[in-house]
Formats: sequence, C-alpha cells, structure tokens
Amino acid sequence: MADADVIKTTCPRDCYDACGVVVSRKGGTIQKVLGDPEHAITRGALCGKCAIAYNGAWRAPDLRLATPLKRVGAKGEGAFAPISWDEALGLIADRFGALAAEGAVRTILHTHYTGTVGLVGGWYPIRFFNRLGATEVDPDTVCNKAGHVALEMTFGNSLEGFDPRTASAARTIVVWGANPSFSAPHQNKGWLKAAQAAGARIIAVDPIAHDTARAADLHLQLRPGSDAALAFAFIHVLKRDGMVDEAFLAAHVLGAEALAPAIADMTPERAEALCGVPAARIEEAARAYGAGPSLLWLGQGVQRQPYGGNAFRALAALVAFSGNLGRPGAGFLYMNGPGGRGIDMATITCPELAADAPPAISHMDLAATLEDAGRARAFVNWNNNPAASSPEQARLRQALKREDLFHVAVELFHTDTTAYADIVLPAASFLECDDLVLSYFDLTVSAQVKAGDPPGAALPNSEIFRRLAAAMGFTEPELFESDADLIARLLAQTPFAGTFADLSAIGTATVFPEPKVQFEGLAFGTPSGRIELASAQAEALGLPRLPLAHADAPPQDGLVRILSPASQWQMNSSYGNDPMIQRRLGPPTVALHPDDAARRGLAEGDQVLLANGEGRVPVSVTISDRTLPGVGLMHKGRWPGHSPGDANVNALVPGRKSDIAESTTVHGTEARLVRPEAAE
Ligand SMILES: Nc1nc2c(c(=O)[nH]1)N[C@H]1C(S)=C(S)[C@@H](COP(=O)(O)OP(=O)(O)OC[C@H]3O[C@@H](n4cnc5c(=O)[nH]c(N)nc54)[C@H](O)[C@@H]3O)O[C@H]1N2
Ligand SMILES: Nc1nc2c(c(=O)[nH]1)N[C@H]1C(S)=C(S)[C@@H](COP(=O)(O)OP(=O)(O)OC[C@H]3O[C@@H](n4cnc5c(=O)[nH]c(N)nc54)[C@H](O)[C@@H]3O)O[C@H]1N2
Ligand code: SF4
Ligand SMILES: [Mo]
Repeated sequence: MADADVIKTTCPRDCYDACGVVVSRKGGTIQKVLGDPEHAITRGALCGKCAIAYNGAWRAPDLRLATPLKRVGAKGEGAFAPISWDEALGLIADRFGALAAEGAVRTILHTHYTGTVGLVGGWYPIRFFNRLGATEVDPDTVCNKAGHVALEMTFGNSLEGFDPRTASAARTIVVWGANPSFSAPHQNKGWLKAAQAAGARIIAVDPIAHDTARAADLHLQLRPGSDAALAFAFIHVLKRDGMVDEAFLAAHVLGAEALAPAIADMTPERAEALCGVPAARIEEAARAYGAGPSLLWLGQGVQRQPYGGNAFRALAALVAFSGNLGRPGAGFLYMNGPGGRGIDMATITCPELAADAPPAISHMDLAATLEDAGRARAFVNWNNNPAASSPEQARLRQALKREDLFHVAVELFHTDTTAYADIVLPAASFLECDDLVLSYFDLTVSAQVKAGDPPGAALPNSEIFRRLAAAMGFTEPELFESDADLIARLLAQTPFAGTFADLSAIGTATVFPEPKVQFEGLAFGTPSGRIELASAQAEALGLPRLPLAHADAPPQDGLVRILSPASQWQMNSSYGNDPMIQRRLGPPTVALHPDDAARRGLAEGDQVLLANGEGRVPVSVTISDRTLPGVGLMHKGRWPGHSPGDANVNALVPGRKSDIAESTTVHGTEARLVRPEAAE
C-alpha cells in the first residue's frame, strides 16, 4: 500500500525494558502499535499491558483529553467546561503572578514523576518551575530515594550499575527485592533466562514467590523488612568460610573491622529465626554469591521499608565483603542513570534559572502540606496521579478539596487527581512527540519518534510549559528552547555519533561497543575514595555510623503486612482506565497464605475489609502459596474511582518516612482483615 508506513519509536514508561515499538500507519493515521521485531530486548512483543493500552485507552478519543478544561463543579466531582489555551494559560499566569508578587511563590507546589521518562517530557518542564521558584515535591521520595542515598553514601554513586552484558562472565545472579517477571518482563524472559541457560545460578530474595523467584535456582523467601539481618548472615558465612578478600577490604573499604562483632553475632541460625529463611539455604546462597563473579540486582521493593536505607547499606556491605566489584560479571545494579551515557541532567533542567535553590518536600509530607493554606496555595501535578499513587490517600484527597488551593493538572486522561483540578491541560502522549529515552538497565540510547498528531488541542509537556512561560512574561531563552534543539544537544553529549534522524532510523543504539566494568579501577566517589561502610555522612544525618543487622518484627495481634508492588497489568496507576485492562485485573484482591486464611476462617472469594488507622479498602480474598504467613499481597495502581469503596491500597498507607531520605515505606504497611458485617 503506497500510503502505508512504519515508524520506529520507544516506550518511555518507567520500566527497565525501554522497549522498541513499531507503529504502523495508513495515510499518516496510526493503525497498530506493536513491539519492534528488530529490537534486541523487545523481540517483537510489547508487554501485555502496553500491547493493550497503546491500542486501547491511549488512542481512545472518548478517553483522551483533547482541550484545556476549567472546573465547573465541586472539587472532586470532575465536572469541567472546555476553554481555549489562551484562557487557560492566562488564568494560571494570573494566579502564579499574583503569588509571586506577594512573595508567596514557594506556596506553589509541583509534583511530577513517571508519566513519561522521556528526557524532554520528563524534565524540561523543571526549567519553568526553577525560574518560577516553586516548591518541588521530590519525586524519588515516593519510589526509590532511600536506596539512592544509601548507595551514594557508601559508594559515592547510585546511578552507575553493572552493564547487563557482563552477565556472560557471571556465575551467580542475585535478584534481591525486585520482581522482573512483572517490572522488567523482557529482561526477565531474555537477559535473565539467557544467563541461566548459559550456566549462571539465579538466586531470588523476596517475600513473594513471584514467577522470577519460581524460575530461580534458589529462592530465599524472607520476611519483609528483614534484609539487613540476612545480608549480615551472608557476610558471616563468607568470613567463617574464609571467602572474604581481606586485601580488598584493607585497600578499599572503611569500617569493615568495626562491623566484625555484628557479623559474628548474625549466624545463619539466628538469621533463620529473624528472617524465616532456613539456615542451610542462607549458607548455600551466601557461598554461591561469595564465590563470584556475581551480579546483584538491587530491587526497589527492598528499600520501600521503614529501615530500607539501612537494608541498602547492609547490602552494600555484602558487596564489599564479597569483593564482587571491579571485574566483568561482578557488581550491583540499582539503576543505570543518564550520567553514565554522558548526559548532564542540568542541561535539561537548567538549575541556574532559579534565583535561589527551590525548596523540596517529601511526598510523605504532601497531604499535610496541601492541608495547610500557609504552605500551599497552588498545586501543579504533571506526569503523575497522586490521588492514586501517593500515601495517605483519604487525607490527600480531602486536602485537594480545598477551595482556596489553585490546582492545575497536566494529563492525558481524566484521573482521580484531575477530578480536583481547577484547570486541566491536555498533554500529548509519547506517540505524538519526539524525545530521547534512556533505559535504566541497558546502556543504550533510544529515539521516541512522533507517529501521529495529538488529539484535538493536546500538546507535549515541553510546549505546554513554553507557552506558560510566555504567558507569565518570562523572557529567558532557555524557557523557549525547541525540543529538536535540546534533543540534538543531549544526543551530542552521548557517545552516539549520529543525529536524531539517524537514531530514529534504528530506534535504539548501543553506545559502548564493549561491556563496561562497574567501578573499574576501584575508584569510589566518596569523601575517602573508599567504600564507606562506616559513614561520617550518615552520622552527620543523625544515622548510625555503620549499617545494623536489623530485622523488622513480624506483625502482631492479627495484623498482616501488606505488600503492594508492581502489577502485571498496570504501570503504576497508568492503564487503570483501560476497559480491557480492567477486565484483566478483575475485582481487587488480597492474596493471603493458606495458614492466614485458615486461622481467620476465610475462604477463596470471601469479601473482607482491609483496615487500619489510615483507612479501609474492600477486597476479596484469594488464597495463595506465593505469600508468607503474615503477608498480604495487593498489587499497586488501581484507580480509586474505579474501585469499590472509592479507594485503592494507598488508602491504607501512612505517610511514614524511611530511615534515610524521607522516602516511602509503603511495604511496611500493616492492616487488619475485617468481615464487612463486623465493620458496621
Ligand atoms: N501502594 C503503592 N503505591 C505506590 C508504589 C508501590 O509500590 N505501592 N510505587 C510507587 C512508585 S515506585 C512510583 S514511581 C509512583 C508512581 O506514581 P505516579 O508517578 O503517579 O505514576 P502513575 O500513577 O502511572 O501516573 C502517571 C500519570 O501520568 C500520565 N502521563 C503519561 N504520559 C504523560 C505525558 O506525556 N504527559 C503528562 N502530563 N502526563 C502523562 C498518565 O496518564 C498517568 O496518569 O507510585 C508509587 N506508589
Ligand atoms: N508491570 C509494571 N512494571 C513496572 C511498574 C509497574 O507498576 N508495573 N513500576 C515501575 C516502577 S515506577 C518501579 S520503581 C519499578 C519497581 O520494580 P521492582 O524493582 O521490581 O520493585 P517492586 O515491584 O516495587 O517490588 C519488587 C519486589 O520487592 C518485594 N519486596 C517487598 N518488600 C520487601 C522486603 O522487605 N525485602 C525484599 N527482599 N523484597 C521485598 C516485593 O515482594 C516485590 O516482589 O518497576 C517499574 N516497572
Ligand atoms: S512498559 Fe516496559 S515492558 Fe511494557 S512495552 Fe514499555 S518498556 Fe516494554
Ligand atoms: Mo517507581
């Protein structure tokens, strides 16, 4: 067909995989969005959720926002009238201008996160907020900040992990607190399986027997929040069995000796009592990891715990004692950031536009701040859906009802959050604009290429904030740089030699011909240049100087620990409005261990309320041997407004902060199971 063509682009969801996408078009109109058969990771198939949503909700004219909207009903009701861009931007500029004029610009809060991780769509708008001087709700505090700060403290860097290509030299791969079978489905099916087939031993450490754990050679099913104790037990075995490289410790590690008493105390038997993992299995896993070369995939689930920062410091100690660093097949990966590919994020965000460094607050303080008219008078949410994804859900949604809080939402869809907004601005999706995408697993650079026009008057995030900057009367040229110019400058920072058009033709480029060795030369960006297990930085923050062999106490008094990790069918809350995804999800459930169900006289399909001091969520019980006694599994991301009780799991999650970095403790949530009739 003469008018048919295919565009190669990239999926910019917050996902390890960064899939290659092909968009088939006829007469310039998108027909089908599929996985790129030529993409090394994707191999022709998108994940199930994106295959559905990119051919469903994301292109559904009745679901996508196509014009700016102004609220006409009560906050939360979701009643809006269309207005023009000029009127919408004029209203926003007037309010922001007035707040700035009275010296209250800090009372403008903005939240953003994982809507798109395209470099432009995800970060260019920060330029506007820097210039404005608004308060940022630190995005990582709802996801992974405790882990980042713990690794920075210890290694001087959390953003340069192992190069997955070095797996060919690894004899063991430990997946600790990640669930690639859901959160990185292609790496799970491709990279991890290939490494296993080539002879690497796969060890999973997770309270849930998810598919990755089931396919592993060894699964350590530990109690939530007991990772630090388990890591110390690993080190105990390595020391006892003479597997510690003392010369490496002496040359490169601070604090190894000071940890000796805690290591000596944490025998595998003691760890068995604290973590619930059989001592023999701890020994087996420790010896395999210690023999090396071993890769350690540090998942984000581990650190979403009250002592998640300490857990990461203990895991860092395990890496140090095992000496699994500085050679092919050894190392750890939390996330591979843009810096390792040459990208300077300040090029995008332009911090120099801020007169003074703009303040930031934790997501854990969002509800309390929004309640307070002295601290929050305006609120912008873009690239996120906090009414579904943030803790303290009921309190947050109540605060969003404040009539005197001027709320702007930038979205693709009507969500539980936009329902409270005064002004809603329609954003273009990744199919409708160019961008660059960097996988946070592989060291690649990918092109996101415009394949069609946005619906109606919708615009890319970057263009929305360029227009708002103009409406505000701002004149700094950085606020008006075109996407094409910025993309070209960013691409020039990477080792990729071609233009954006060159990259678009191939989709994804591998930018280092040879696998990189993490911490090659064993140089660490800490103050001492060594791995700082003993950390003066930690001490200065009021934290223990050394990591502790901590394990959380199991829940008491009939409570269950609710884990709410990534769902197979959603990307955070995204896709929760897609009708086919909703059918796949079915009604909300909590998965309970057979012992827990039996103890409470509960059967498959029984309706219960999960309840605690924070709130309540109606769910049906499903009985599963994938969980542990005392642990309930309820995947994240459902839309409260599409759920019974107008609530999702975050209605149970308090705003408790992690030990390090004021970050989320979502997997530390405990709740009671109540029969609906007993709740009346
Ligand atoms: N219970 C529980 N809660 C959790 C977690 C958990 O494990 N358990 N995990 C937490 C984690 S890890 C994270 S990262 C957060 C994520 O939470 P959020 O950042 O809120 O992510 P989403 O819920 O997917 O919301 C992204 C929104 O951006 C919109 N969007 C997509 N593309 C674009 C675009 O190009 N422009 C604009 N303007 N909007 C766009 C989507 O429609 C969607 O509504 O959730 C956290 N919440
Ligand atoms: N399908 C899908 N993919 C996603 C997302 C999604 O929502 N859906 N979200 C994306 C985002 S924003 C992120 S941050 C990543 C997160 O992806 P991952 O790094 O895989 O993290 P999670 O899914 O939060 O949780 C992973 C595992 O941590 C376990 N866990 C919970 N508590 C503990 C503990 O105390 N110790 C240990 N060892 N394990 C524990 C959970 O049981 C779960 O199996 O996934 C990304 N990919
Ligand atoms: S969300 Fe992840 S697995 Fe799904 S298509 Fe996008 S990159 Fe691939
Ligand atoms: Mo996340």
